Amino acid sequence: MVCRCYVLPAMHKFVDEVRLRVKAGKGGRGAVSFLHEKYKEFGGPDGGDGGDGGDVIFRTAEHLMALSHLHPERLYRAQNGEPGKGKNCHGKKGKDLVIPVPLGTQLFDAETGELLHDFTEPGEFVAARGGRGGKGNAFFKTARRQAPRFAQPGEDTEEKEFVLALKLIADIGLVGFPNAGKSTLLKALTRAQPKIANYPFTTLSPNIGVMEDEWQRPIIVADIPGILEGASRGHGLGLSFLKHIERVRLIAFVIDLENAFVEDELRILKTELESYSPELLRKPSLVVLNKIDRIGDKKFLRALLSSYRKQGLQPQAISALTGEGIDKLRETLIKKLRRKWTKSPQQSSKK
Ligand SMILES: Nc1nc2c(ncn2[C@@H]2O[C@H](COP(=O)(O)OP(=O)(O)OP(=O)(O)O)[C@@H](O)[C@H]2O)c(=O)[nH]1
Ligand SMILES: [Mg+2]
Repeated sequence: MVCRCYVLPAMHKFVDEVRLRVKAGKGGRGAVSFLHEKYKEFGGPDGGDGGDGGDVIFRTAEHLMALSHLHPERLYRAQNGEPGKGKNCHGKKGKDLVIPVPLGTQLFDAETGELLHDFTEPGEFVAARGGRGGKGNAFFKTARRQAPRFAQPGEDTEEKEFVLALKLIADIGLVGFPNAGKSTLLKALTRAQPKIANYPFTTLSPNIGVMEDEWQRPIIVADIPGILEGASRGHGLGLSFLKHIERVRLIAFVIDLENAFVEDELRILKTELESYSPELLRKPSLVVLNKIDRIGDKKFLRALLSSYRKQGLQPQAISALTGEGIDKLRETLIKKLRRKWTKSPQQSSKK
């Protein structure tokens, strides 16, 4: 299976909210000009119109997974329109400024808080329209006013402020306690290279990896930072990162078999998720028991598997480290997603 890697560069801080100032281009001024030709004394007005200013456009970019490339201190400006010229030459339109954003970005008006656009699909949104170019004096010629000595200035534009907030749109979200092996599993399923270490909270912001199904359709997997009991009350990293699983299609609960309270892990995780948003528990999910290579007592494992089955769950036992059970898990994940494939992320989750 071919896998593509979209993981964030390590030096980039994961930013999922940013305030931006933008300004569309001003319209170019119209020209005041009169035709001067040999043997033609009064050629009449020929001042052309100014060009329209460029727009500021937000557009989704497939390779982006965060808002880290945007700078709140910068003013994002589109080009101004060029002034009109003599001989009825119109000024050039200013270049649009295209700001790339990841899929899943929500665009808010910073002043009113109104949601202006939600990039749940690839596309673009014109956030600020360029000013119109002014009319040249040729436009103002009438029967009674043969030689207008004025033209229109270009339309000015105002600075606008937006808040961009990212809620990742992934197919699978890996959820579990710190140290459960979520990043190791992401690495096993995709070509992502997240940081892995034997201490809790190695992952401080989501990692993204991409695997592909047999038709090379990309399946985006998000490794979410670890969740502790009491996270909803601010323990550990809290629950703010759960916004990144609001729009996943499938949650894979990664259970750490080495954990002393392994039987309670799933219940605790679900309670924390529910306190963030009960919608999360209505998503399709899968239970993944990780670190089977560390379990000598197979009887214990069988009992645990059977208790999950009795609850109507289909648990899968794997070792993200050695790769045992990974192919089967990948197949199950793809099969489960396929059943949901026709639904948009919006339909499968709403907040
Ligand atoms: N023996 C064994 N060790 C594993 C397995 N999966 C992960 N580990 C180890 O468990 C430790 C934690 O793994 P991570 O992948 O960093 O865990 P995590 O869930 O991403 O942890 P946080 O980012 O802190 O939430 C590392 O030392 C891994 O090598 C496994 O299947 N078997
Ligand atoms: Mg991790």
